Amino acid sequence: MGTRIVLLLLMFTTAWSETKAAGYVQCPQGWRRHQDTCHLFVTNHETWTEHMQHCVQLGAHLATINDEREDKYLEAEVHKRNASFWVGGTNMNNNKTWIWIEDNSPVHMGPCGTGHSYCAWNRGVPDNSHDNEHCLELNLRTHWNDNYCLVLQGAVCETKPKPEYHWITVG
Ligand SMILES: [Ca+2]
Ligand SMILES: [Ca+2]
Repeated sequence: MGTRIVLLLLMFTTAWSETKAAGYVQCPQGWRRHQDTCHLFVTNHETWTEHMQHCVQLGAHLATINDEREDKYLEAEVHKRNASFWVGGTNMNNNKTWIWIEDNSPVHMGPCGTGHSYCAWNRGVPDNSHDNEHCLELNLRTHWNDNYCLVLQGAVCETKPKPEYHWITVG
């Protein structure tokens, strides 16, 4: 009788702990949590492609800007750092269709603020200046801008928070 009650109590405690733990997620060390996403501002000055590869090596990807909240957050972070940063949009493959490198989904080309997908292209861009701008940067002054992919600057990597489990020993 006494043993059975203790066992039930242990089972209840375990179930409760696991339910609670399931809601806990965390970003890798040094990354910043924003809503359901982790971002890393990489300050090494490299080309868009180099950053793209380094994000993948970290189990991440160059940032996809999914909505206005993420965009405003990243814009504020860019201003804090007083520099422009590469993010994950490009049309370097065929020089036409802009995609997010995370999943090859299309970048909304505007008019921004319409349709299901988000965008915040600055007025008049992408302008493909000198027929040579195929990568998306968060420009310190003009925000979304297509720029020359070999420009050396920082970048924003992105990944999902990972569940954090607290194992408890029973018995
Ligand atoms: Ca995102
Ligand atoms: Ca441009």
